[in-house]
Amino acid sequence: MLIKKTELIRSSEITPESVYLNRRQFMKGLVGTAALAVSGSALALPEPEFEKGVPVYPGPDWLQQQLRAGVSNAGMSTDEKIAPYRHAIRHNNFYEFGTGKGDPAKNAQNFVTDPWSVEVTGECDKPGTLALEDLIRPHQLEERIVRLRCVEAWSMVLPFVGVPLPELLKRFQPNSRAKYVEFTTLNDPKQMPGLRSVFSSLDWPYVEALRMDEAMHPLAFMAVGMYGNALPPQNGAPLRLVLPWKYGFKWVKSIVRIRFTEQMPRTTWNEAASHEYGFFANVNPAVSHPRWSQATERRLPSSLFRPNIIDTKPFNGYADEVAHLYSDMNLKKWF
Ligand SMILES: Nc1nc2c(c(=O)[nH]1)N[C@H]1C(S)=C(S)[C@@H](COP(=O)(O)O)O[C@H]1N2
Ligand SMILES: [Mo]
Repeated sequence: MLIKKTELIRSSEITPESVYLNRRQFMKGLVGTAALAVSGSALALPEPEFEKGVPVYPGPDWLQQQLRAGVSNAGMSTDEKIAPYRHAIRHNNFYEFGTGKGDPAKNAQNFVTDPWSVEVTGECDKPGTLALEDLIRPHQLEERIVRLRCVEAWSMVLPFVGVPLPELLKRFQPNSRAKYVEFTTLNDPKQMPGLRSVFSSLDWPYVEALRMDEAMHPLAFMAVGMYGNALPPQNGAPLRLVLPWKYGFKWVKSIVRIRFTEQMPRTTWNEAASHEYGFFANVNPAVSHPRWSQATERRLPSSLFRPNIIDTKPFNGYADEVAHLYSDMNLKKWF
């Protein structure tokens, strides 16, 4: 269902959060407010004071064109409050660019994400290496507003733009031996200071994987954008997984390789500490991390005085959709 067309918005004209909110109101059909006039000039609203200096990431021309052509909303979004854009781009986990929450925003700014190509390999009938544009362009862009629950017990509501993962994977015709699919992040020490650090505890490149039935679930999503624009480098440009029912560490960023396998692939966090990070990593308030409880989470933005602690839900609140995938599994063992 195509329910909106977006105007091409220049970074000089408007801040991303306001752009985004305008588009949301447009979607909700609140016709009559100034924010809804979608003509180019009306979009040039004054930049709110608190958003001064917040960068925008319009992305390559082909992506801007595709965003402009229209983004559909399949009704799979939460209506919870979206994190302010400035928080979403300044509180990140992307260890290739440093382990501090502010490191990726600082260190990923010159990360080259265009041109970009993705190799699709392994147990499939149509393997190949594609330019990102050719990977994405055949699909209708879609918006998904989802909860990201990090294993560190914080969470954020983020509005992604991208394509359903099942549709994308099907084009490569995984064969009957394909039981898992593995996703690998770029491994470029020249651009990624975290890979050069002697203190690095992870084994690079960053790899995570899904069982095929998980990857083919309608909630599995490949994002190329956020808040109506391209993905910022620190959020995993130019393409990253969005797996709302799984802990954030499964949401692989800056993907260069997709591989279908028969055996369960080894995955980065499981390899780093298998008793702390399981292969499945489904959000589960009943299974504590060995060093902290997963029963609650801090919904960002939060502060010392307004910690904003909420209960964590099984499968991050997506149990109705995904619990059946795991009905025959002991989730305490397969965490
Ligand atoms: N390549 C790569 N992907 C990654 C990570 C990482 O360190 N490297 N961190 C993961 C973790 S732990 C989380 S919580 C999310 C954070 O996504 P965000 O920075 O967009 O909020 O990205 C995930 N994807
Ligand atoms: Mo995380």
